[in-house]
Amino acid sequence: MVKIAKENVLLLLTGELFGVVAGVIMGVSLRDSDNKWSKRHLSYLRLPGDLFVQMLKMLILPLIMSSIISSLSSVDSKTAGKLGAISLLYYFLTTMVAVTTGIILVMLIQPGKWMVTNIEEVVGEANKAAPCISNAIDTILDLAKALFPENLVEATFRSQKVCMKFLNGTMPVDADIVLKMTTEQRAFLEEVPEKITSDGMNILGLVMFSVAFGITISWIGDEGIPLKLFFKSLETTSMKLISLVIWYSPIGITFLIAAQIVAMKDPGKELQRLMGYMITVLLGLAIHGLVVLPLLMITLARRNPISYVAGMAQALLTALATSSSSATLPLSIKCAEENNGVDPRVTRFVLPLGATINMDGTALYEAVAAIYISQCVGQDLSIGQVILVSLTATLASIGAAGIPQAGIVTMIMVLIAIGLPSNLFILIFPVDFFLDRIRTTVNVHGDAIGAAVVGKLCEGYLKKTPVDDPRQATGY
Ligand code: DAS
Repeated sequence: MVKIAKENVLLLLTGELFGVVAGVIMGVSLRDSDNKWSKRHLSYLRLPGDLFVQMLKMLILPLIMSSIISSLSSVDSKTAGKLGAISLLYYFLTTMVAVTTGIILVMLIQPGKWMVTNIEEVVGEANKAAPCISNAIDTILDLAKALFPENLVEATFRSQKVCMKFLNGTMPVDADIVLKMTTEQRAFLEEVPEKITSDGMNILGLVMFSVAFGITISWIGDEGIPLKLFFKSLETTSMKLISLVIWYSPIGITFLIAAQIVAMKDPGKELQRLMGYMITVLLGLAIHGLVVLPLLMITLARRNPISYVAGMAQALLTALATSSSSATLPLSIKCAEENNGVDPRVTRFVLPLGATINMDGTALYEAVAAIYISQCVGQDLSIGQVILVSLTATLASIGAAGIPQAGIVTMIMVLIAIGLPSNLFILIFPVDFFLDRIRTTVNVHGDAIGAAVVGKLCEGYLKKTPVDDPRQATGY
């Protein structure tokens, strides 16, 4: 088992922890009671943090391609198949466990019923939309199309159209609901389409291409050595760039957290209504992140979860600060390899795939949120609808891009599936920015544990496959 060098963890934690603590202090001191900050001034405050996120996003394309292709081209197709099968099985099972945990909690706690719900102050006459199973099928088709984008580079930085379908009229966005939204909520609803397009990031297509390309290189044998060499050095260069970006992370995280605190609107009365909902989501995320995943670590990966999480701390704190699994991915790979000693042939396949399709936190949150909303508007769910929630929440979490608040957008698919008007998601909007951070951290945590579990389960195969360094073959 890899011992994490104490100074390593201290260095990592100091930087990131400093960023979070300094960000909170700066945010609280800058935040004035009546929140006079204009959007423009806020954008100035956010700028150092946005630069940090952009630097990480900039590394996504070269890092994902080079790491997956190097990883899969360096193992035989049998090992690649084993890696893929175990990864997908792990992702599906942990996501279903997360969703089930969320559903049990929200059905037991009933936050939409026992909390004072001043729903009539938010929702007028809410007409029920017809259950749109067909749209769930459209979603699956859209996801399939997202796997094979016509333009790789463009698709990487444009989110799946899946989210867009719900928001630009092709879905029954029930305009006739009298939603007494605040101006900020209406602005959110209006800005989501370009938000998802502008900073959307769909690496699903890029991952699928890289998987196919990497496996094919291993098939063509010596012909593929120049490509192996190229992607190996691209990967090494990308990882080196990450270590440079890390030196900037404390500053970036400070300003990200500070700007969020300054921008935070006082949910006021909404907080009272949403307290039960928040407790349910946070309890579910805690059970999954602090009980289920560590248990998998102990039983399947046979490793101490505490030391492993300490080694991932830098990535987890970055997820908390950025609310983006994709932006955190470069750090997740670096922490899993350098601090926790996971085989790079595993991390560079499992983590990019996980950041794209394995979002345990998001799946749990979407199931809880949809059932909470049905409780608020007095709609009891049949067993069939609860099962539909578990399936569509799993699908929606796969379809969610690894960017801030992507989960609240794809949750609309779950609402539609159980016959609720799609824009009722506004009921949980006031606290979503906070829950987004926590569920993103759980998403990254689930991926990191997955890398250790898959690495352990594939250990035998990987031992038989010596690390294939293309430089040896070419005498570099
Ligand atoms: N913020 C998303 C992520 O990066 C999760 C979500 O929106 O649910 O994982």
